[in-house]
Amino acid sequence: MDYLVKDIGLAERGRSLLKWAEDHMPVLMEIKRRFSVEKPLDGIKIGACLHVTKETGVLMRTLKAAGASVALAASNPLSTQDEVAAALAADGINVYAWKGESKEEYYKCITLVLKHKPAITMDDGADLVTELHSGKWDFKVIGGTEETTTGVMRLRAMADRGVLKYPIIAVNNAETKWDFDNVYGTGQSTIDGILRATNVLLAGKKFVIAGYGHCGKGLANRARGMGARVIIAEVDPIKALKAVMDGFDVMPMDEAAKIGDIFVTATGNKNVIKKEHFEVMKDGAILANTGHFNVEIDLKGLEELKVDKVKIRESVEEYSLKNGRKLYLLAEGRLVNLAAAEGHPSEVMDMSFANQALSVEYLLKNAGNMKATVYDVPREIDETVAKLKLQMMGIRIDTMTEEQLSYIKGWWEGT
Ligand code: NRN
Repeated sequence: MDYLVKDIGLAERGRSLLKWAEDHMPVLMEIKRRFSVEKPLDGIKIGACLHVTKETGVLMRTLKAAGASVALAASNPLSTQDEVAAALAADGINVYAWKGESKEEYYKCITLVLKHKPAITMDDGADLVTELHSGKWDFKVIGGTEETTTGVMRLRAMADRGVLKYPIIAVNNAETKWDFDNVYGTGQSTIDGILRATNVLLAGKKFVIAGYGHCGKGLANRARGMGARVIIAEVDPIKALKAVMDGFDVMPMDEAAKIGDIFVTATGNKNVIKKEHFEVMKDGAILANTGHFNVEIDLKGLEELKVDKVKIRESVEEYSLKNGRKLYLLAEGRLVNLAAAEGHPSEVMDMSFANQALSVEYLLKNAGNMKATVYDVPREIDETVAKLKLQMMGIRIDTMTEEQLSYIKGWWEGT
């Protein structure tokens, strides 16, 4: 058996977690039923770099049911649920992932996936595809998918430079992913991560969020729901204006740093919270990141300001600064929702991963006519996911009449 996991003996516990996720992912399970019969991925090798969670496990089992063989590495050194990794390995999936990988081990696992020469890649953050384009690999890839905003940005940059070697479908940009996973998923799972790590009271706390994109907006609304006093820092005038109109205080990070109790970065950029901010923060301020990479909080600057650092809770490091104050960094500045909790709930990953499964099926049918660039998820797939989700929720909606269809397609009827 070809796998690298923390402890294969955890497989039984992993199967329970997978069963829980399956029971809360009806759309993906419906697709799995169809795939089991039609075998659309028969004989195809898929190389995946995703967060190895119970929800990802259901997607891997769906791809396997479709006839594919799968190799899987983690898309973050801290996000793997070891029980799930063990269960998937026992299922015959080539899993190379464990919670607490070093940076070297992280890239070694990606290399082990690429040694399988996958015809399809499935990435979250584009570390696998970037490695694949390093010049060290020479095998044909039909196409790939990308799960997250940061990964899509990297891949679009590669496509713009003309270096991308094969078509990639940006699953992140599907409305049934972006408007749900990024908003409701990140909103809830980030708070989940902060609470599991610290168990602090949110009510009444000044909750500073850097970034008012889909993730920041979802987080702001859920933090407000918990009674926090939300403050938004932004660089984009339109997003900042939306935050103002949504009723949040908006100010530069230089000002927010002086008054905030809890800070969360959700920008996809780097060094958003840095030395000059740490130096003015209140004693006991909490720092967390929910962006894909651990670059949003300036960890090097924090190290330079410290006189001591102690791990005082699972996922909490207490930094004692030269100015006598203490700051608490969660999950080593890595994405707190997956490193300190279980990531998004199954119900919302149900739609994200339904898009993944249907996009892979689409690639196999159409990649020959696709260019080496980044594509949005076909509208038909997006709508199929939404229709299936509504159906599984027992919700029926109206359909347009012929008269309405011709009206919205026409122009002749005016005042
Ligand atoms: N539970 C999860 N399993 C999960 N929660 C969030 N994500 C997950 N992946 C697998 C990803 C979202 O789709 C993290 C990505 O950055 C985001 O796009």
